[in-house]
Amino acid sequence: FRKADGSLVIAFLLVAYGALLIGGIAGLLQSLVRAGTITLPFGIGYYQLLTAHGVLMALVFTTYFIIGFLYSAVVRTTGRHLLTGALRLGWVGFGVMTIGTVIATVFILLNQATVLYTFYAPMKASPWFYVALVHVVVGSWICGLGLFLQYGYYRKHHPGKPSPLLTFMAVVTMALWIIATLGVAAAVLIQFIPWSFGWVETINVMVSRTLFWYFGHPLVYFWLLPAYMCWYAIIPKIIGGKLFSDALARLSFLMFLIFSIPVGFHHQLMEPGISPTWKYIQVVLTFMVIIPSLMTAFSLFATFERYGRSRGAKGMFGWWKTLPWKDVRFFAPFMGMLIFIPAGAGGVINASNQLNATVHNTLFITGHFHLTVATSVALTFFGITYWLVPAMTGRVLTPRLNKLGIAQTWVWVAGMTIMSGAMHIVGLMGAPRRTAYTTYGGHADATSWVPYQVAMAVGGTILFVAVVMMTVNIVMLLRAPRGFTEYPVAEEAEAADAERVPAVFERWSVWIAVVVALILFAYTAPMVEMLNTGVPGSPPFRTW
Ligand code: HAS
Repeated sequence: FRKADGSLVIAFLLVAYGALLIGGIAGLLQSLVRAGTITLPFGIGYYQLLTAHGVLMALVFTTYFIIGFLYSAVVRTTGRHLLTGALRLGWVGFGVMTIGTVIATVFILLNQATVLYTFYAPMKASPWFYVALVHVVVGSWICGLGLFLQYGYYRKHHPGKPSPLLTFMAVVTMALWIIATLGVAAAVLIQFIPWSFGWVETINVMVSRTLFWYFGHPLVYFWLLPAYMCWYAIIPKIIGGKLFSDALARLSFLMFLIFSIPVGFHHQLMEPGISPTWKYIQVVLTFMVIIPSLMTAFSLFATFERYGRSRGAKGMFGWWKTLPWKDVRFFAPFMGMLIFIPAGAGGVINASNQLNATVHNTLFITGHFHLTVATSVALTFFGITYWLVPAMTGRVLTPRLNKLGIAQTWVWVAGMTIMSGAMHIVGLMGAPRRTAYTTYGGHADATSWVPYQVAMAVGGTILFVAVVMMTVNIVMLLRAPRGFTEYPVAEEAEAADAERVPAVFERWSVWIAVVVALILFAYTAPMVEMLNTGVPGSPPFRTW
C-alpha cells in the first residue's frame, strides 16, 4: 500500500475507534443509571448519554470504519494505488464528515440534541445538530464518488471482465448507502431544518419517521455488508481455503441492494397512519431480505467444510477441528458469525407482525441489535482491524498482540452474552426500552425486571473493559514492529469462476431501475396518504 492511501484508511479508522471509546463511556454510564446503581452528577441526563452512545457507536464508529475499509478493499483489489481524484475526494469527504461529526457530538454533549440516534419528531434538537448531520451525509457521498471513480477507471481498462469481488461488494455497499441516505437527507433538509430554525411551526411526524426508516433499515445492511465482505472473501484466505462461489456472493449482495430498502415499515408495524396492506407488503419484502443471509450461512458452512475435507477431516463436523482457532483474524469474525445465528433469528421474530406486537419498544429489540451490529458486525470489524492497521502502516501483528486480540474477543463475547441475554429475557417480560431507571411506583412487574437490569449493567461493565482493551490494542498495533502484513483476499474454489459471473451483475442501470421501481411501489401510496392527512402547515407540502 502506498503511504498516502494507507494514511487515508488509518484516518477513518482512528475516528471510528475514538468514537467507540467515547460512545463506550456513555454506554457504561447509561447502563449503570438504568440498573439504578448510580445517579448522574452535574445534571447529566440518561437520555443525553443514550443519544451519545447510539450516535457515536451505531452511526460514527460504523460509518467511519466502513468507508475506510471500503477504500482499502478497492485499492487492494483494483491492483493499484488510489487515483489522485479518488484520494482527494476521500480526504475532502473525510473532512466534511468530520466537521459534521464534531459539531453533532458537541451539541449532544451540551444536552442540546438529546433526541436519541433516531431523532424522532416531535423531539427537537438544536438546528445545528441537523446541519451537522447534513455534513456527515454529504461527506460520505463525496467519499462514495471517490470509490466510484476508482471503480469506473478499473472497468474502463478491463472491458468485458467482471470487477474483482471485493471491489464489486464495495460498490454495492456504497450504492446502498447513497440510495438509503437520500431519505434521511430529505427529512433533515425539508422537514427538520426549517422546523428547528422556527421557519415553520409544525412537522409531519409520520412522514419524518417513514423517511427515517426508509434510511434506517438499509442502514443496518450498510453495517452488515462489510462484515459479509470479510466473511465471503477474506476469511477463506485466512483459514487457508477458497471462496465457495464468486457468483453466489455477488448475487447475495445484489439481493441486499434490491430488498433492503422497501422494508422500513417493519420498524413501524405498531404505528397508526399506515394501512395494514402496505405493512403486509413490506413484511413480505422483509422476508425476502432474509434469503441472502441464509445463502451466506450456506456458503460459509460450505467453505469451512470443503477446507476441512481438503485437510482430511472426516464426519459431519470434523472440519471444526481444522479451523485456525488461535488466529484472531479468524476467531473474532467467527464469533461474530456464530452469534449472528441467534441474532438473525431475533430479527425474524421482530419481523413477524404478531410477534412484533409483543416485542416492539421493549428491551428485546435492544438485545437484538446488540447481537447484530454490536456483536456480529463489531467483532468482524475488530477482526479486520488486526490485519488492516498493520497492512496500512507497514507493521506486523505480533503473537502477543494476537493473544491480546483473542482475549479481547472473549471479554466482548462474555459481556454481550450477559447483557444481550438479559435484554432478550426482560424484554419478553415487558420491560420497555429507552426508559431511565424506574420502578413504576413499585409495580410488581417492574420489580421483577430489576435483577435483569442489574445483569445488563454487569454485562455493560464487562463490555466497557473490552472497549478499553480494544483501544489499547489499537495503540499497540500502531506501534507494532515494522514489517510486511498481507491484505488477505481469497481466490475462488474454481479458477474459471470469475469468468462465469453473469455480465448482467454489473449492469447497474438494471439494478438501480429495479431498486427504484420497488421503492416507488412500496412507498408511493402510503406516503401520499401521510401527506394528505398531515397537520396543516406541516412540511413538506401541506400548507392549507
Ligand atoms: Fe434488525 C430492529 C428485523 C437483521 C439491526 N434491527 C433493529 C434495530 C437495529 C437492527 C439497530 O422486522 C433497532 C432499530 C431501532 O432503534 O428501533 N433485523 C430484522 C431481520 C433481520 C435483521 C428480519 N438487524 C439486522 C442486522 C442488523 C440489525 C443484520 C445490524 C447489523 N430488526 C428487524 C425488525 C426490527 C429490527 C422487524 C424492528 C423491531 C421493532 O419493533 O422495533 C435479518 O436480516 C436477519 C437475517 C439473518 C439470519 C442469520 C443468518 C446466519 C448467518 C451466520 C452463519 C454462521 C456460521 C457459523 C456459518 C437469518 C449468516 C457457523 C458455526 C457453527 C459452529 C454453527
